[in-house]
Amino acid sequence: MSRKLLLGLAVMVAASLAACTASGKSPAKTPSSESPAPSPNATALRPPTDPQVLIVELGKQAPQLPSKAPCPVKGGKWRYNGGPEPGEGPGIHVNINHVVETNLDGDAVPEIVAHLSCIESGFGHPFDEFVTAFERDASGAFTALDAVMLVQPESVVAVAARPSGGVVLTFTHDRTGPGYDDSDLRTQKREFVWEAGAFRQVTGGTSIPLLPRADLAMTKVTHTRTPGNGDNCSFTFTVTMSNKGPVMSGPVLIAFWTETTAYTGVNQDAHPPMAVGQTADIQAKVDLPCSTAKATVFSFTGGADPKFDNNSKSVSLSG
Ligand SMILES: [Ca+2]
Ligand SMILES: [Ca+2]
Repeated sequence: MSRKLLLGLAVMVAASLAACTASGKSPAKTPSSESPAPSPNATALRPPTDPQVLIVELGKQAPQLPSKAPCPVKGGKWRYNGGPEPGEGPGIHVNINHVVETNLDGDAVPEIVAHLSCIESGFGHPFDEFVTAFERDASGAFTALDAVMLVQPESVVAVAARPSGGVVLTFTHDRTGPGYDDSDLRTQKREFVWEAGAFRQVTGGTSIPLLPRADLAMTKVTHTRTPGNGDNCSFTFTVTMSNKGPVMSGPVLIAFWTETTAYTGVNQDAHPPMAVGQTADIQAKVDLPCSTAKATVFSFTGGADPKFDNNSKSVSLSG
């Protein structure tokens, strides 16, 4: 079963359920006391440049990235198509997600803080996100400062100037768990100053706390079959489910995957939410070709399930 298919089903299921839980992961940064702030007047020498203008200018110049940047193209030039979408053509592209002009070091010249990601052409999903800073000289030429803040496993969704110098980053967690929906999306603002050539966090949390979530566990599957019309048989599955999480689940859906039929049965009526510690036998019926040798039975509920490898079982249908 590919991850793409799993996620595709997760989106389908999430759309049909009312979800209310979330996931999050923790970077290993620790905020500490604030350093002396740069002069707030430094950024007021002239109006800040519009971020969209900066994105275009930065993309056109494609300055060399810091040696610490995670892109496989590190040390070389970017390839960039001038917009926030993934670059065109083969290879690795540096994508400019967010850019802001802010003063990092308290002198009279603002710097540029950019949230970038490396994207493999045709793949479309950023696989390395990072934040770095650039200087810009009087001619407008960008030069990367040798500092990189890695973002994973979280993601940055907004970058803003910190009024007293530095930058405010808005983080969100990586929404990749099966069963997530938009209600899982939460954010956290963190402020950073520039100190000794590096970003240093001064306010905000260090992680987006996990919300308690139900953990569906499939412990047993039995089935019966009756002949149907033509080559199809009607299968009735009895799926023993438990909720091993600390909160009640949402409605539970059962779906089936076979060698010839992907995710059948997913649109059947949801089964009632399961209380903490509850175990229940769920009946699920599906018509499959009588020759089907085996099926994988999946269970889903609203909100991300923090432990997904116990949500399914493979069963033999032969005999
Ligand atoms: Ca400056
Ligand atoms: Ca589970």
